[in-house]
Amino acid sequence: MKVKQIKARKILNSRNEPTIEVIVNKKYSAAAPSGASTGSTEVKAYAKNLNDSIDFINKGGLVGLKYEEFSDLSSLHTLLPKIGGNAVIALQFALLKAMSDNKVWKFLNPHAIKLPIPVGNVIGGGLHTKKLSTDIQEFLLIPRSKKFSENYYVNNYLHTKIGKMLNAKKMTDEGAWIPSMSNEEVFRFLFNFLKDKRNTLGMDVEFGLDMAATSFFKNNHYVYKNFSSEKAVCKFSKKEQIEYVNRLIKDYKLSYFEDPLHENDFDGFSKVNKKTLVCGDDLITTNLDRLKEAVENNSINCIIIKPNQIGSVVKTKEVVDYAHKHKIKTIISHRSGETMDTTIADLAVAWNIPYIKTGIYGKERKAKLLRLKKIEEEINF
Ligand code: 2PG
Ligand code: MG
Repeated sequence: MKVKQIKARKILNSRNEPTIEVIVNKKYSAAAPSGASTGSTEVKAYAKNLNDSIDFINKGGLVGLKYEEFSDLSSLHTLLPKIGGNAVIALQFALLKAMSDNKVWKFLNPHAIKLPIPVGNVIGGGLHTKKLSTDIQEFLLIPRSKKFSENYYVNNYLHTKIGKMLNAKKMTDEGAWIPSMSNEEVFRFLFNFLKDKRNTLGMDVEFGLDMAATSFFKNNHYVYKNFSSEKAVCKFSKKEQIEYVNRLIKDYKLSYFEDPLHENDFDGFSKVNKKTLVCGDDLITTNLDRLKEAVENNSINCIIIKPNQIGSVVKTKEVVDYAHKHKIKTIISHRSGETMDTTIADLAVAWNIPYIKTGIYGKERKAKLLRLKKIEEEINF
């Protein structure tokens, strides 16, 4: 594929913040998302600023170049210090779409047959809302049907049903309900609600969470503001936090626990009960060196994959491969500020990634889920 024309421009993401879109050969466009609870070891989204990165791409340095294979995209790594991670990702995604004529998953892996399980954010708080909500950023539904379309359907159904039951009116950045409840009340509610299969269309639906614990780690303590109905404020040392996390896993049979501790606490993560998926997001930031450290310390058995955290789709693939080789489960993820781009859905299928976190509600989240529904149809055709 030869680049004949390339154009970068500013668009707005789901939070109405400006982000970058890149269009290759007039037809193939891609955009980058942005986080709110970003890990401190993520690459910079833009080297100087968004406009500067856009100007750099529009100067046309890439016109005339040929991109034939996935590995050709690694030549763009030299641009990272000049334009930043979000710009490189939008560029690489657009080139990938152009190379594959928008059939990214098939281009990367024509033999792919497995669809990821959609992990859906249903109740939330933390840094994803300015309103008073739970300290915990995301309560996540994990449906267990073998069929993607059934999982998609049940997550939607439960999102609506739970919203009505809680009488919730407002949502977080990612379309999760903001309840008038404490953390403990939400745990109890979801545990009891999902236990009864009459509530879940007869399906097995488990739940887990993204605690995003760095967001409430202050002066060496985990400071909760909405802990339980009896005790709103609660302060835990590292040891107490680990005990609390392990108690939650046991009491509520959590099958997934993201960022239970501070983003540099590899040792603390290693003490969390690995009967559940103990997942590193801010801990690893899709960085191979940090993943290696986590594997050595037995810190995690699951990793969040966000291409713009490391600013390269090729390096992202290396992280996925290393994780799978070391029996670490992968979960590819949206960001809280999203666009209509669906490349992560294709990457999930092509790279055999077992889970995808996309949210449930909102057109940017739906776009990725509907892309997966379409891929499911293509695979089964
Ligand atoms: C997370 C994400 C997405 P953000 O913490 O996992 O849910 O949030 O994009 O704000 O980092
Ligand atoms: Mg997270």
